[in-house]
Amino acid sequence: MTLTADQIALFKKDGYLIVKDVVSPDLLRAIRGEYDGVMDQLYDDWFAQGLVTDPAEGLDFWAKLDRARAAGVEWFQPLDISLPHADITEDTPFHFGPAVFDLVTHDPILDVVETVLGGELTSNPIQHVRIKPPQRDVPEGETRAHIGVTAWHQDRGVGHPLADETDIITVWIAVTDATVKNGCLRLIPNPPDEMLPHCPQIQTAIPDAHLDQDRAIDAEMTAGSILLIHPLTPHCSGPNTSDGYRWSFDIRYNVSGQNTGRQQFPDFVARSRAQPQTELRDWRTWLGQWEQARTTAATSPHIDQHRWQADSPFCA
Ligand SMILES: O=C(O)CCC(=O)C(=O)O
Ligand SMILES: [Fe+2]
Repeated sequence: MTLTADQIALFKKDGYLIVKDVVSPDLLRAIRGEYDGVMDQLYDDWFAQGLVTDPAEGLDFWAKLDRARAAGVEWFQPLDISLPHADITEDTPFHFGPAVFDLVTHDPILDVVETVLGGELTSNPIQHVRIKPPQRDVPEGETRAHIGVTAWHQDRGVGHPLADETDIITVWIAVTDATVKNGCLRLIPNPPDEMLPHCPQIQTAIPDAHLDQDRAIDAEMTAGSILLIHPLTPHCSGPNTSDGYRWSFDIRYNVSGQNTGRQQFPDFVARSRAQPQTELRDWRTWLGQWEQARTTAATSPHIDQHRWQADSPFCA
């Protein structure tokens, strides 16, 4: 699926673009199936440790996740397609499997991204799954934007300065429908040419005075649709006020050879028109690279991502 000239022009002007029905229903099913399997295994482990008490029989993915949350089990990190910012150990769990690899290398997504960034595409390691429960059930003190609300930011502003010049695009993928009610993304179109100030608050956030929130739009999306986000487009997401979960992946691509901004985590060539033989095709290699990165991170000093100072005049 390539973008039309009109869509490319819209993306350049608005700094975002929703493209409907990009991820095939088969792949969406495979992803849900893969996560079912991951959850089955996790739940069995939690049950064996006595962390959850209801037997697994008859419980689906969501029921198991509900039980884990109610029991205060750390459920997010073992489902994420990344490592955390800090405190990585050899035992830090994550999820890398064939279906998520197929998502990151899904030709219809790469076709769309190629129309914007060209045919030499690296899968950038800044990537997450977000399976957001109803906000009323999010424990107080849980500040991760992977679980609850996301504060206003530009993706360049929450990345490493080494990637400021990198041609990079965020692809936000709806696995469930995303609606205002369940906390879809909000974006402010026509982004500025520069980075706005960010402040280290609960999350790294653009102060209100630098946001024209009256112009914000809600990116409601159907499952399987994707949202392209330019690195300077301010965006956030509101609380999930529905009774169900809001499930998305956000992945990124940059022009190959440029700095990913997270060099301690592995990137790979997702598409190369010039040298197709350099494309990674085996998910096990991907998993192995992340295992290696985890081992290295567990024994290396912490790398700070953020450049913003709380005592800057913008943050008063
Ligand atoms: O899904 C969200 O709530 C935030 C996503 C986001 O900020 C991103 O994908 O860059
Ligand atoms: Fe973002």
